[in-house]
Amino acid sequence: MSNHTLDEIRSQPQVWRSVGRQIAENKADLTTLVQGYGEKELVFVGSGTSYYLALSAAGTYAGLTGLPARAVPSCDVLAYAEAIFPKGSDGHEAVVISRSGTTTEALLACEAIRDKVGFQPTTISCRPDSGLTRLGRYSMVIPEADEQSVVMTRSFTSMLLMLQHLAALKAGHRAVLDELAGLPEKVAGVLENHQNLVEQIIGPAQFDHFVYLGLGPYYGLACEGMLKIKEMSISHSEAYHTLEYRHGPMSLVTEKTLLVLLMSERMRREETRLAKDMQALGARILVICDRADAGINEAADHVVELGAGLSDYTRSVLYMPILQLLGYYQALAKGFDPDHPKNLTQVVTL
Ligand code: F1P
Repeated sequence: MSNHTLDEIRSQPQVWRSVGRQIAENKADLTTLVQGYGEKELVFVGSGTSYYLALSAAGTYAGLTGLPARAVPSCDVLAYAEAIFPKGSDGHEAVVISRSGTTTEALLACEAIRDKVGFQPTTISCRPDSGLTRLGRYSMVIPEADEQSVVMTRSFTSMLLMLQHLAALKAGHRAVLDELAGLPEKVAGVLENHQNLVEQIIGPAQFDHFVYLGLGPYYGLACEGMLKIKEMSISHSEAYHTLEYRHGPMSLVTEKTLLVLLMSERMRREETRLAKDMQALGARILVICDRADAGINEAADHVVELGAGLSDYTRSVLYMPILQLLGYYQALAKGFDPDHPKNLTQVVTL
């Protein structure tokens, strides 16, 4: 059995280093690009995993720059461009995201932005010479992050990292750029220190329901964790903004629920209380955080401490290998091949 998925997950340290090199080599062009955005709302567009990437990128861009940003799925641009870009080219810029650069909805979204709204979007993908790169006013490409696997792992984190750098360049945050530059070393530690724990947590496929919770830029990551375990292991999974979980969805908690909480720093008290409440309902709790404390250790059955010492906005991408490995080991536990997920193809072309 091939093992592309695990190899690609474990290759993230070196691929993130190549993203850093690419940023350094193109810093002047990227700075000119984001300065050209002015104060316009930046709309991030993608499909599937790339839409969840857009959600996290939009939260980071708005948080770091103080400028408006949002994420929309490619299909909504096709259906409701006038509602997404009400101010036309005077009020908006767009970044269209696609690993393959050939997803039909993403290409049509680029054309709708050009033909209906009146400007060419920025694009980011992992395949040079794709349709998407030809449709971009400026096209970023990260070939090293491409995958052989159907599911996206390092392509997700590498394109997100590139977009986080873009936000930091736009904001002129020197300290944030330095924090981002240190992430490749930190993600190597995450993989080294926690891969075995994830395998142990999954165990003999003891869970039949997976819930991923995150706030702000972590919500897009929660959605991606939900999709990874769904795609690779054909498991029931959900994602919510953390405290939203109390407003109905928690009714599905059972002893076979694994609840994965992507903990922020700023809401950790409220998030810890939610974890405790869901543990009392019988869920098994995995908390991923920067630094645990007594409350977290009491409320969680498993804790992954990243120990990055970074802000909510620059620490976020470090959570992803844990979520990717949860899907990988759940697939193996259920006897599936993560490299060949059921019903899926690497690119969705209509
Ligand atoms: C993204 C995507 C993934 C999905 C599968 C097929 O396409 O739809 O969301 O998990 O890998 O591709 P892309 O537009 O990023 O290439």
